[in-house]
Amino acid sequence: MPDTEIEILVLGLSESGKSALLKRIKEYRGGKAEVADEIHDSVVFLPPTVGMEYEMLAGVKKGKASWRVREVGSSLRQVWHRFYEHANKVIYVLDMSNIVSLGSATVAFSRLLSEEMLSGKPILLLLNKMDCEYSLSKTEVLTRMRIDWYSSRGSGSRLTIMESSLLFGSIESIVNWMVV
Ligand SMILES: Nc1nc2c(ncn2[C@@H]2O[C@H](COP(=O)(O)OP(=O)(O)O)[C@@H](O)[C@H]2O)c(=O)[nH]1
Ligand SMILES: [Mg+2]
Repeated sequence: MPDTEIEILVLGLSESGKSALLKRIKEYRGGKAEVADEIHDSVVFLPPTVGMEYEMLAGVKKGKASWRVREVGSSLRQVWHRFYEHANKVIYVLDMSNIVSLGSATVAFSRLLSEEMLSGKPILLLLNKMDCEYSLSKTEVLTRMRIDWYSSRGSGSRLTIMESSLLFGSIESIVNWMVV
């Protein structure tokens, strides 16, 4: 089997759970994949002009293939596009418990779907914090986001939607999506 490295970009508004996902991936053992020590825990700092924001990396390895998972902070939203070209897949994390930010989260997500450099690339919409008492249901979130509308515009086949609790739930289905 040839060596392959798949780059997965983790995007989403601030506090949605991106770092929680990377932390869970770093701790992940079992299932179909195991954590790759060599790309485990590397943190790359961006130039100081963008303040304290950084990208975080986590890795998963299976045989000779590896998956590099990169979180880019939401305050860098203006430069997300720089990471699009090299990304093979995107995970967009959305906080189901934050009704106030749902509108802006939807706008950012719809921009991703129509992004030329991401065209045809698989996107996982992760509806996170399903454990929170005041979270909307999946159906409510998708209705408010008008996801059927996006799907009907041709992105349905590359769009996967999952609910998650990155604090309490299993991430097995997320890892399986990553390594398919
Ligand atoms: N209840 C709950 N809290 C979560 C979940 N995922 C993340 N959080 C919390 O939400 C906050 C923001 O998470 P973080 O991963 O730092 O968000 P980021 O800004 O997108 O990287 C932290 O306090 C996390 O512990 C979840 O699934 N459920
Ligand atoms: Mg973070």
